[in-house]
Amino acid sequence: MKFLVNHCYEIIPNKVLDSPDGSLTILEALKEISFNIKRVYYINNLIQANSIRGKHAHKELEQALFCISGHFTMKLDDGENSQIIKVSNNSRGLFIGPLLWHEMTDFSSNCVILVLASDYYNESDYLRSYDKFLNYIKDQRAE
Ligand code: T46
Repeated sequence: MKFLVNHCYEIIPNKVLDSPDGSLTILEALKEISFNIKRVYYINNLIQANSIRGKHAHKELEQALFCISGHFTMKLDDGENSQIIKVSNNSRGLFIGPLLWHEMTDFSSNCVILVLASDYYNESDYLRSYDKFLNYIKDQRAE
C-alpha cells in the first residue's frame, strides 16, 4: 500500500500460520511492532451503521492497529496530506504514529479492531480538535 501521509506504514507479520483449523498470526514487540507494548485494547460490537471512532491525533503515542475481522474506512491526515484507506481483515496492520489525525467510519457489523499501544492511556496525549492538532504541529515546527 502506498501512503501519502507521514507517520503511517503497513505492518506485515513475520509469521502467519494458515491451516484448515484457522490462521495463527504472530506479532512481537520490538520486531514487527517497533515499540514496547504497554497497552492492548480492542473495539468490537460495531452494530451502529454510522459509528465514528478516532477523530483525534496523539502527541506521542505509537499504535499498531489490526482489523482482525470485517472491515472499515480510515481517514488519515498529517496536517499536510490526507488519505482515505479501506482497512480489512488481511493480517496486515497499520502503524499509527504521533501527530496523525485519524478517523474511522463505515464499520462492518462483524468488525473487530485490535490495537497495541506504546503507552498507558493518558488523556493529555490527545489532540481532540482538528484546529488544536494543526496548531500543535505548527508550534512543534517553530521550536
Ligand atoms: C485509535 C482507535 C482505534 C480509556 O479509558 N482507556 C483506553 O485505553 C482508551 C483507548 C480509551 N479510554 C477511554 C477514553 C475515552 O473516554 O475511552 C473513551 C474513548 O476513547 P478514544 O477516544 O480513545 O476511543 P476511539 O475508539 O475513538 O479511539 C481509540 C484510539 O484512541 C485511537 O487512537 O486508533 O481507538
